[in-house]
Amino acid sequence: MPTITAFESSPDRGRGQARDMRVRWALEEVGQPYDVRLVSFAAMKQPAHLALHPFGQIPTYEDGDLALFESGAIVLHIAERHAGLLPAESNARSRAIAWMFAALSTVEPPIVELTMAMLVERDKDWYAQRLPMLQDRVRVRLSELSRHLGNADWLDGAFSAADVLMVTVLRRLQTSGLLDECPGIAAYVARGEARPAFRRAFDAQLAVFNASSPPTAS
Ligand code: GTB
Repeated sequence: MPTITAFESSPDRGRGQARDMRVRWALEEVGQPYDVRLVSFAAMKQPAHLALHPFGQIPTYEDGDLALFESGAIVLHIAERHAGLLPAESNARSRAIAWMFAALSTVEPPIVELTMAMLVERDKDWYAQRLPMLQDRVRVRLSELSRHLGNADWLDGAFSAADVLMVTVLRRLQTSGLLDECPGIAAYVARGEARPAFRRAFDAQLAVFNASSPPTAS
C-alpha cells in the first residue's frame, strides 16, 4: 500500500487546497487504498523528509522501493499504473498528458502568484497596484480555458488525470472571486468536486484538520 505525506496542520484549515489533495483524489479515482504520514513544517526540513523530497515539501509518495515527489509526477505515476485516469489510445493519452502539463505549467503559476500575493502582500504599499495585474493574468487563462472547454464536461474527452490536476489547480481561486466571473469554469470545478472520489479525498484531508482542531462548543 503506498504512503503519501500531507501537512500535519494544513494552513488551509481543511479546504483541501494543499497539493496532497490531488494525489489523494487520483488514488481514490483508481480505487487504490493508501496510508498518510502527517508531517509538521519543522519535520519537512529534517534529513528524513529531505531524503524523500529535496525541497522539503509535501506531498511525497512511497511504494515499495519507489519514492517520488512533485504532485504532477505522482499523479502521472498513479495514472500509468492503474486503469481509469489515462486513455488507452496512444494519441488521446498523449493529449491528456499535455493537459496535465498545461495545468501545472501554464495555468497554475499565475494562480499561485495571485493567491500568494493575496495571502502575504496585502499590507504592502504596492499591493493595490499589483493586484489587478495578477487578476488579469488569471482572467486570461480562465477565458482561454473556458473557450477550450465549450460545452464539454472534461478537458479532452473522458475524465482523466488532467482533470484531477486542472480542477485542483482552479480550486485555489475559491477565495479570489474570479471563479464567479467565469460560470463555465466554476461549473467545471463543481463537476470535479461532485465526483465520489473527490468527496472521499476531500473528507479524508478534512478529517485530519478536524482531528487537529476539534470544533469548540459555542
Ligand atoms: N511543485 C510541488 C508539487 O506540485 O508537489 C510543490 C509542492 C508544494 O508547494 N508543497 C507545499 C509545501 O510543502 C504544500 S502545497 N509547503 C511547505 C514548504 O514549502 O515549506 C501548497 C499550498 C500550501 C498551503 C495552501 N493553503 O493554505 O491554502 C495551499 C497550497
